[in-house]
Amino acid sequence: MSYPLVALGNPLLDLQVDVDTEYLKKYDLKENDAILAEPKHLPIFEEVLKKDGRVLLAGGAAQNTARAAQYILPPKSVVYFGSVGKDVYADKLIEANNKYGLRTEYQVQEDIETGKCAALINGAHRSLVTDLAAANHFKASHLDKPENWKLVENATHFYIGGFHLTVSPEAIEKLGKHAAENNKVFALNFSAPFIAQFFKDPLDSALKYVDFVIANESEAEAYAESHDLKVDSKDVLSIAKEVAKLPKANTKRPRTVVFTQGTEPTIVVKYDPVSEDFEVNAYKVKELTSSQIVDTNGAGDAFAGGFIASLVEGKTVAQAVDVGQWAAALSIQQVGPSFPFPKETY
Ligand code: 26A
Repeated sequence: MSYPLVALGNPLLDLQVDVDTEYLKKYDLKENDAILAEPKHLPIFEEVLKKDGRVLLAGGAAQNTARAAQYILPPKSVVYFGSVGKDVYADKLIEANNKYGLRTEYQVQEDIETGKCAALINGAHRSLVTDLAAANHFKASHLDKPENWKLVENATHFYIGGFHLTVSPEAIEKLGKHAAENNKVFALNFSAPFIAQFFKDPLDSALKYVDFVIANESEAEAYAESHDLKVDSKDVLSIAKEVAKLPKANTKRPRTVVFTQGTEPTIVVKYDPVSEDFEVNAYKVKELTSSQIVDTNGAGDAFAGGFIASLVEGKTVAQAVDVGQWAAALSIQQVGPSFPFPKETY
């Protein structure tokens, strides 16, 4: 069947450039983070456009994951929903998605520009500052259009960028409910520390639908702190257990929590509510040499793409982690959230 995977997120154009730590300091930015732009950050976008060596690339975390999954899967496997403007930036995103064979079903805003992310690269780190613009105007009603809802009904797997919790929790709820009621696979990425910190309520209500949580160590830590978990906020295994055992809407599927930790092992915890047992695994990452690292923008999204594509293919979670790590390594060796062409195969 066509299009087993539906993804939802914020389509963004990445303005990527190398910066020094002084530049990050000037704007009060952490070397590794993703934030929503505040008014004080807005000059960054103008400045980056003028900087030597800056590149414009298709971004948006879930869109990157959707492209990565389509890179791996057979043609006509992945469809992506989000909101863009009517401008050359949106054309650029569509062009990139087409190159990968990703089907794009954007809601188009007449008078609002396509969203942008300043991807400020500092060595192996990246600091992301986002002006959501049109991406902020996605409405759940877009999914209700008969042709779109048909795609939802046809899908077997859903992937949601946690970043979208700032935009349309209603759309996430709609897809989550559909997945739970039809025993379909529903995956959510925590996306960034600020989601657990400042969008705790929408995150908590979405989690009941989630079969697969994907996050990194800093997002796990932010979750532990914002939820006052009685565990050490650096103890990713204990945090994963807490998340895994949260209540679920669909009791036919267990919850699996996948925490990546950069070059440290990927932790996977699955909870069986009947036996109240945890299955815990740790998977070493394929470490790259420093000369192989081009940039880490999109590495986590590529991991998620390899992981979810493998679930669509019916692979085990252990295999899915391995494909995810392979995809992340490929993306790290490219400029931005991209993959090599001609295609490499796992
Ligand atoms: C709501 N925010 C802040 C965001 C993002 C985002 N995607 C969706 N929503 N902030 C950064 N990104 C994307 O993350 C990718 C790297 O993981 C960037 O566009 C970048 O491509």
